[in-house]
Amino acid sequence: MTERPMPRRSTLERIRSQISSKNKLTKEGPKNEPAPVPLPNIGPDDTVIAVMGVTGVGKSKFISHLSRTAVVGDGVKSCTATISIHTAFLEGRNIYLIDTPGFDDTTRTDTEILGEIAAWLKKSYDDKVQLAGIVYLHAITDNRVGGSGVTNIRLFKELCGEKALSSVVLATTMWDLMPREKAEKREEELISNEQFWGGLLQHGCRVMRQDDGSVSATRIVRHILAQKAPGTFQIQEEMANGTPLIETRVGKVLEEKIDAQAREFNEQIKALQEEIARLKLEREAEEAKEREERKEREERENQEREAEKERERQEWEAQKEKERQEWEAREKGEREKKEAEFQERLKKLEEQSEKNTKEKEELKKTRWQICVVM
Ligand SMILES: Nc1nc2c(ncn2[C@@H]2O[C@H](COP(=O)(O)OP(=O)(O)OP(=O)(O)O)[C@@H](O)[C@H]2O)c(=O)[nH]1
Ligand SMILES: [Mg+2]
Repeated sequence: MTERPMPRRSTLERIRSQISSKNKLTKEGPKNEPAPVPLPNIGPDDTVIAVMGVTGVGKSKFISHLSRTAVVGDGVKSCTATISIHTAFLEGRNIYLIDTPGFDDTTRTDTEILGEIAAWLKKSYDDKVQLAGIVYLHAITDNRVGGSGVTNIRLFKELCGEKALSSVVLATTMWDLMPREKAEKREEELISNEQFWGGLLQHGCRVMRQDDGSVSATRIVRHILAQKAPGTFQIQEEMANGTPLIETRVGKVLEEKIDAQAREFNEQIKALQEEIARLKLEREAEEAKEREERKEREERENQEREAEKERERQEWEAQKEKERQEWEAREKGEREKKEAEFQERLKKLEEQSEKNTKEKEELKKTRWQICVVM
């Protein structure tokens, strides 16, 4: 599904881990390859049908229409992590429906998934269990008819091989989520696109719709039952010949897909690194501008502070000068007052002295007169 949300991880971390997944496709096969799920005791009249398709397309849901044991996902995270086998009963036969994990899984790499499917197919080949056919599901709502959609179809084609394609049903799901007319138009596009289903149809695939629950699911299985069993699938033949997974036809396509993804991711990493470098430069320029502005502001504030100090100093000096002048004026006034008082006293003393002198002379005169009288 195109709108499937990715788990929360940083973009670079996700890209790096996806690139590193390439290393898992080695000549020894995927690391930690799981042991194939053992097949139940299958007899010659029993039928084995694999259900494939990218994650979330509705494989488990399809099987659940025919068997009660299928576990359907919640539509957000990939659900079927490993291959599981579900039994159905149709036309008097036991049908074993193989639920496979889909490519484009949210938690596992395509390499891990291919490794598991290939291991299972090899085991069934070794156990001489014949697959009656494959139901390859595609959501009609998925508009990826280019890019990874085409690659996934190529992977499927190389996994089956041309001979086995006549036992394949290409079935579309999710019809209820789209207006019928639009869905039919999209189905026509899938069929007419050579790179998509067009190329597969030339080899005898059948296009059907999974649009009516158990009715359409039964119709699809019945169609496969009516076909001649394909014998072996391409990958089974290749692995039986000892071809390492990476050198099988599907392995090569997967390698191309991983290389293309790695190129795309590297471009994304480069673009992100350039973006980070650009943001760093922007941040540095911003910081330098801020520093410059802060310096200017501090200088201005310093100047203002200095000017304020100078003004305060001048005010203080003016005040002091005023106080000094007032003091001087007061002192002068008091001095003048004292001088005036002294002058007054002096004048009085002089007058007193003059009076005394006169009095003394009068006294002298008086004594002389007394002498004359005697
Ligand atoms: N509306 C609608 N929902 C569907 C249809 N088919 C499946 N779903 C829903 O799609 C979601 C995924 O379905 P699953 O059957 O778990 O998908 P899957 O292909 O098995 O997915 P993985 O196990 O992750 O590979 C579930 O919520 C289903 O109920 C359909 O035809 N119509
Ligand atoms: Mg599933």
